[in-house]
Amino acid sequence: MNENDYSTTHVAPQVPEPTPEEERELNAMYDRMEQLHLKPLWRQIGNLMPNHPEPDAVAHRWDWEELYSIAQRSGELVPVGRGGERRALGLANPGLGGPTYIAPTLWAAIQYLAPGENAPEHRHSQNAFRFVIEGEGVWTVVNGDAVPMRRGDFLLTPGWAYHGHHNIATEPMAWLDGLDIPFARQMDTGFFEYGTERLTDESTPEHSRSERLWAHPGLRPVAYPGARAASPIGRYAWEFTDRALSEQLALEDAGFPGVVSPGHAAIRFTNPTTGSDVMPTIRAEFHRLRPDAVTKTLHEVGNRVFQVFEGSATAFIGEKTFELKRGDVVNVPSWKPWHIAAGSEGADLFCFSDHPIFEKLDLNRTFNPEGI
Ligand code: GTQ
Ligand code: FE2
Repeated sequence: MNENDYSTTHVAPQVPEPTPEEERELNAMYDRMEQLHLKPLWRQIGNLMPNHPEPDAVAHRWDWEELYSIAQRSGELVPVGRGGERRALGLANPGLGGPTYIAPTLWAAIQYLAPGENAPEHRHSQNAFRFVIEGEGVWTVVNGDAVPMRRGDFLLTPGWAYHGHHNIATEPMAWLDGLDIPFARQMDTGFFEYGTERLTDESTPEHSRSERLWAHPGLRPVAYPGARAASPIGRYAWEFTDRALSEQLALEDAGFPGVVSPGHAAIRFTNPTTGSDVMPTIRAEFHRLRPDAVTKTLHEVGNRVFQVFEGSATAFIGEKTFELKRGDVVNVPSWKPWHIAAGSEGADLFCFSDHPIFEKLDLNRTFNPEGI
C-alpha cells in the first residue's frame, strides 16, 4: 500500500447505503446547503487538498517561429498605443481554461514593436521583465532612464516603475515579457496608472544610468545604502551572463567546482542590495548545457518557464517530452518532475519562475528522486 495515496488512506466516510427516505433527506440537505452558499468538505477533499500539488496547468510548448510570425501579423493589422498599451501576445496555458496565464502566478508574452513605434508610459504594481532573444533598436524607458535592449539582455521593470518602449531601428523587434499578472489578478492586489503619452527620455544611450550606477560586480554606490525589494539594475547585459557561464564550464574543465551538475552551468540574476532574487515574485536564471549534458531531475513547488536562447534540447516534464529549438518556450507546472537534455550543439536556456513567492511563505519544497 502506498500511504501517500488518497485512494488507499483517505477513504470517504463509510455511510451505509441510504434508504430511499434517507436519500431524499440527504438531497434536500445538499440543496439547502447550495442555497445557503455552503459546500461540504467531505465531497471535495481529494480535489482541494491533494497529497501533493496536482496542477490544472499542463506542460506545453510554444513554437518560436509561430509566435514570431503571428506577432508580425499583429504588427501589420493592429496599432500599438494608449488603451491597449502593448502589442503583447500572452501565452495561455491550455490547462487553465480561459485566462491568459502560462501558470497560475505567471504571465509570459511575446511583445512586438515595429520601427518608429512608441509604446506609451504606464505603471502597475505587477513586476515585469524582458528577455531579448533577437534583435536590437528598442530602448525601454524605466522611471525616465532609457535602457537599451539587445540580444541576450535581461531587463527589469519592477512593480510601480513607469515604463514605455520605443523602437528607433529600421527593423521590427520582438522579445519575451514575463510578469506576475496572474498572481496579482487572483490575489486582487493590482493597481495601474497611465503615464505620459511621449516617453520621458527618448535618448538612445549605450548604457542606462541604472547600469552605470549599479552594474559593477560586487560594488555598490555608497550614496544608496539599504535593501530594496527589487533590483535597481535595469539591464543585465548579455556579455556578463555569457562570461559567467563560460567561466563555470572552464573551471569544470580544470577540475574545480562551480557547476550545478556535470556539464550544467547556471547563474541566477540577483538584486545587488540583498543578494536575493531580482524581484519579490519572480526568479530569473540562465542555464548552459554542454552538448548532450542532462540536468538532474527535480520535483519543485512552483512554476518554471524556459526559453531556448541558443542550441536545441529535449525537455522531459511529467509524462511529456518536448523537442525544443531556438526561441521555443515551455513551462513546467508545479511538482511535475522535469529534466532537460541538451542536443548535440549544447543548449543555452533562459528560465524564470515564481519560486521566490513560495520561499517567502515557507511553502517551497524540492525533491530529487535520484537522491543526488
Ligand atoms: O510592456 O508594459 O506583456 O504592461 C503585459 C503587460 C507587457 C509592458 C506585457 C505590460 C507590458
Ligand atoms: Fe507594463
